[in-house]
Amino acid sequence: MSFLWRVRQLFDGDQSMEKRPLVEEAPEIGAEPQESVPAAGQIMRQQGGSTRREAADFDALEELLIDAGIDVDMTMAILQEVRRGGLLGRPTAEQVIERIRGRLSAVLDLDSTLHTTGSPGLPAVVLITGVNGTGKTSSIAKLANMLKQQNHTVLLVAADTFRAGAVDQLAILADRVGVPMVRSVEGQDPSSVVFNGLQKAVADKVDVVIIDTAGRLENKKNLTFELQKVVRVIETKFGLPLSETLLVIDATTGENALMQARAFSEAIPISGIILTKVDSGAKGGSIVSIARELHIPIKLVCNGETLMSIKPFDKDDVVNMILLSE
Ligand SMILES: Nc1nc2c(ncn2[C@@H]2O[C@H](COP(=O)(O)OP(=O)(O)OP(=O)(O)O)[C@@H](O)[C@H]2O)c(=O)[nH]1
Ligand SMILES: [Mg+2]
Repeated sequence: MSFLWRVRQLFDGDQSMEKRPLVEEAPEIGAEPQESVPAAGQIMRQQGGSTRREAADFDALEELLIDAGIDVDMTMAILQEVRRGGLLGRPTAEQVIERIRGRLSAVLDLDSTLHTTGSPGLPAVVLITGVNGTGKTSSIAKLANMLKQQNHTVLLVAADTFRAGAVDQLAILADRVGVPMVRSVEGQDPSSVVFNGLQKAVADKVDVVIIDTAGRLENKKNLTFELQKVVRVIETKFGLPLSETLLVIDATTGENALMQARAFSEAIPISGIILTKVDSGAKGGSIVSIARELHIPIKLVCNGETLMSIKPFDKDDVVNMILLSE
């Protein structure tokens, strides 16, 4: 059952309840049939019941929002908006959904332009970061393929020197896409690979360089140091501005996604997010927390394992993903 379905069930699913008295009392044995005009006490009890039911509805809605991965602050903001939305009486499910949709859209409404054009005659440099297994290497292949289809020349740089096999994985994908790659050996300083890569990119007049990195968040100090060193090589040694520093976030990750975003953006400035695995039953609510707290826009969305499974961010798609999550 999707989030949307549950909200509909909650606010529209029991219309027949409206017609029933809110406080039902068993008639006394042998009592006369009740008057149709209720006594003052009964009205008060009914109003109390209505308030109680409203509170129960909002408690249930709060649970649904939290369950969809929306953080507590955002959930409270949504509930407040639904409550004070000028709605007379009990809101319909559509009114509630419209307000939730509006609020999520407003938070996700950041500049999601992907910058892949360097200064005249120089390559655009795109650095890809993120924790292990989020989809960095696959997203690089998808992005390279997308750029190649737009007639850009692309060079990949294998700067994940930590994991055995990482270079070969990228090499296979580079072959499949049909773009060159600068190799590294396991344990090599990532910034020295980046240096080699940029030298080649400038010499070959490549349009876009995409750099793969290792994402060992468990050793945060080293990761921060390595990433900062890579950024220094690109920006200071080479004098090339980073066009994009993209953080890859797996949409199926819960609130840990926000921790990841905080950790990486403390290390280096993150310009955008690649949201992956939206095809894998993702709830995705945590992406809203990242947008709200860190103002990092989503720039690309990956929804499968083929090279074509990548598209520019579309706000409505992501809001629908959250609303339709199970
Ligand atoms: N279904 C689905 N799977 C994906 C998507 N993106 C990546 N994957 C899968 O996720 C797994 C990890 O992807 P990688 O690209 O190797 O992730 P990584 O971040 O480079 O991992 P490390 O190099 O180990 O840090 C692979 O099995 C990918 O096929 C996606 O959008 N949808
Ligand atoms: Mg990788």
